[in-house]
Amino acid sequence: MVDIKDKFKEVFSVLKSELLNDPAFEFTDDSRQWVDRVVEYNVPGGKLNRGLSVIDSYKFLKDGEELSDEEFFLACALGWCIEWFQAYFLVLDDIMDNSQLRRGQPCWFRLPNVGLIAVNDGLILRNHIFRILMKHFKGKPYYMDLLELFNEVEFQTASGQMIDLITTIPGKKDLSNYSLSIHRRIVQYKTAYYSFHLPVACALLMAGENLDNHTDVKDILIEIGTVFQVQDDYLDCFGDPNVIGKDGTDIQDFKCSWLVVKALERANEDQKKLLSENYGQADKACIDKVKELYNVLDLQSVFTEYENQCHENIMKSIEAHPSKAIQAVLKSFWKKIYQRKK
Ligand code: GPP
Ligand code: MG
Ligand code: MG
Ligand code: MG
Repeated sequence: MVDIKDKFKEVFSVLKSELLNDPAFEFTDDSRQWVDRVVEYNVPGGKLNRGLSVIDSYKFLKDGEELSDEEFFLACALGWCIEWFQAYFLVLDDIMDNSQLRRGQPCWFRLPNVGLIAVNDGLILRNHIFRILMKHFKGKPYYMDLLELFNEVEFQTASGQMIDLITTIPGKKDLSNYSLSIHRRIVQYKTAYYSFHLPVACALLMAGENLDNHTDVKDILIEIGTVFQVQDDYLDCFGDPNVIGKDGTDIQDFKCSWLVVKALERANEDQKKLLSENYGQADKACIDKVKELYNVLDLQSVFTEYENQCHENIMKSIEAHPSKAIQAVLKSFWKKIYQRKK
């Protein structure tokens, strides 16, 4: 039996080849090769959880019924649109966060001959989404809803990214502004909508549902997405770079990370002083001092406790949902991320 992931990847090849032969642009050999490299380097190399979960969710919504070839292809195409979305965000996020590594290799903009061309490559990746949607979904009754959904979620993500970035403006560095409520707002917008709400919303639209009738599902997905970004913040400091495939940058970037918020909650005056002197400095010695303080404050246990508490709450909310199919969708999401190490 061919694995779902293999079949999903076959759809990637089809979509890529369509994009490289898009009649709306007169490709030269060089430009076609460039786009090919941009896509290959940035789109397919992640865990593919977001993309695969569109297929998963759609299957649950169809109560396990066998999908037709067309339905399977379309669910994969929507899954890939989300993976393309992610690629577009990451290419730009790595420039903004001044990162070195992504998925175990240098960030795209770090490559010789790429640099800030990566900004335009991000835009090209973004446009690919709408090319894919137009080619495969135009004429479907839910086409307009899909367009609106992707636009809405892009706005939410860019707005979350904005507050993530403006909290770190040099010269204004003031840790007393950092709180759980600001953190929550950042992660809800920059991560939860596109990573969790979007895949399920795509599957719901394909299944003919009206998203206005599913705000309860959205709320639970936002909760799950929030935990996912707290884990990302945690792994930024405590994860193994060989496993997560990226280097931590939150301490030197002065990010409003869950860890610094928790450290501030627990620190005494001296420890707060140490934080404000060392947080947001590129110097390795400063970064190490912050990490040492995180250890002294036992943030690893604080995190484990938080994750377990969320597990209880989220399972309760899921089990309270009236639809077994939706429960299955949500449980499968949660199972993929609970206690994740990458
Ligand atoms: C993740 O934050 C957030 C995004 C990838 C959204 C970016 C949005 C844009 C509009 C560009 P992060 O910086 O913590 O992610 P990572 O740890 O993977 O770099
Ligand atoms: Mg970022
Ligand atoms: Mg980043
Ligand atoms: Mg991060």
